[in-house]
Amino acid sequence: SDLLAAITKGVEPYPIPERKKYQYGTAGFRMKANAGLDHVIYTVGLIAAARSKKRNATIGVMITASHNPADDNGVKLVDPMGDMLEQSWEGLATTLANTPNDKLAKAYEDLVNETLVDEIRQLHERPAKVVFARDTRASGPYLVTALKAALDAVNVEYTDYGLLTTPQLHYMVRCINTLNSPYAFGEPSEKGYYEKMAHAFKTIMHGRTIQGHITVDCANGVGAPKLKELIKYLPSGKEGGIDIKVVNDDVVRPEALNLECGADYVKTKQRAPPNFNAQPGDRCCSLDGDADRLVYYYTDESKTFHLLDGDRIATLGAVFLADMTRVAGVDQKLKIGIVQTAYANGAATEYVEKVLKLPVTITPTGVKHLHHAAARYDIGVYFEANGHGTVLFSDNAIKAIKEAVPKSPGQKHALESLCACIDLINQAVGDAISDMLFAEVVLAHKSWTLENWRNTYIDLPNRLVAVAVNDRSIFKATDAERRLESPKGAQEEIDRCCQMYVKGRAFARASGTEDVVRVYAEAHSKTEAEKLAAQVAEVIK
Ligand code: NG1
Ligand code: ZN
Repeated sequence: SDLLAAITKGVEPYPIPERKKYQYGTAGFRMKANAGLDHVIYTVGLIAAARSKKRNATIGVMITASHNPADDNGVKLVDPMGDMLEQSWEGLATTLANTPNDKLAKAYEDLVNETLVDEIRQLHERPAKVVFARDTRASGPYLVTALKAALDAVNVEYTDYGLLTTPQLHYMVRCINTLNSPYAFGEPSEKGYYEKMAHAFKTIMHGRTIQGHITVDCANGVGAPKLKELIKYLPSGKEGGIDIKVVNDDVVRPEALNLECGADYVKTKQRAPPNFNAQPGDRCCSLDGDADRLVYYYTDESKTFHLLDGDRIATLGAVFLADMTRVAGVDQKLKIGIVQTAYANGAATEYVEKVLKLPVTITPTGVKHLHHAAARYDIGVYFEANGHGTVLFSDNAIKAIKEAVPKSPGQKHALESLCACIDLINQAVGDAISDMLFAEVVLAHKSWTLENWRNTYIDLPNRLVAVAVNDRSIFKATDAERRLESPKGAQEEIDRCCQMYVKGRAFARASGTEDVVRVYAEAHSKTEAEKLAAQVAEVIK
């Protein structure tokens, strides 16, 4: 048919390089931009079209490689509610990406026939709609050409949003699909995104004061121009305002992206970007290359660096939300919980359970797992230690908060603040810019410095190492990746190592994004955490 011929013709410039194997992983497809990603993106265009028809909704495509080096790129799909692509479709995307050009049209037809069994007749008439955006990488515009070629081949209507942060694209998708519904998320435009956030920020601030300024390292990525745009919408005075200093905002030299800066650099190197000249005690934070990760940090008088990572942001948010629901008088109706992965520091988990007295759920690595677990609470706070996370409010929570009748001015303000939190915190996906504003208002409410925040509990010393092994597929983990069930005997050995240390905890799991096995260890002293990590690494080598 014409359609199939158009697919075959459209993909001609994008052959699959020989002996390449692609996989839709936890972060979509990711690779060197010149390693056949154009072919992969063309197939993603087809998947997006099929998915849009299947769900009868707008689907999003984001072209980014997040915190990875500047010459990498990648692509991920966004489902109708602004969440990540449903897991069962990851396999379909993988199959299509690995299909050579001469078989692609047929593969697309098969895919449509298989996934849309009952709907098939209406399907061909059903319009599909796709929206997409990209980060600042140099390869972005070319990859967009490949995506458009696929969408044109299958006659899909599309909107190109140009440059956006990953969370902004998720926001657009959710807005478009909820337009004129009782679950309307906002106006599907950049302006709509900034206005929603700024309005919520002003409401929660309620005349409080944010101490000093906040320095934001934007990883020389798309977060820089977007944050500068948001600043225009935010109040700036001493009372109720915020003073944001944007640094590492060079999006003109593409090679500067994520280079010695950004959230991943700060988290893994445990130090501030070298070009920083912040003063002791200054509040600093870093975003990653597509602005969905956030970490805070400061240097004290003795020049010691202190990191406040995703675990800390989660506990900060949970403390605030637990307090607010209590003041608002809705705490009895709402179950608040925190979701972490095994990489969360043991001290953070203990603090949540013993001091905050809130439940903790541990899930496997990968934001989609945390997101789903958080959705089971009324207020679910989830963060990976690396700084990716958000807070989810259930329909029950939103109803309880919006319908509660305040009995005092204090209750009224608490209820208004909770309502504003629902808008300030990006409910679709972890959003570094929104998380940063949230952390800033919480610190202002508590009159906390970063040191006060850090003193809520003291992290256990820990060590993360990547171990190269022959075949990482033999490492099968269970119990939220905290235990190995294969190879046989390995877990028993790890257990024996842990028992030798005070507060010793360690686990090994195959990475989902790199060809390594990661070993995490913590113990009551730094030397011991390092020794334990080295011992466990020996076990799995
Ligand atoms: P892997 O490579 O599976 O450990 C890493 C991060 C995850 C998550 C994913 C997706 C660690 C230890 N792991 O996963 O938290 O962010 O990448 O980007 O940081
Ligand atoms: Zn990212």
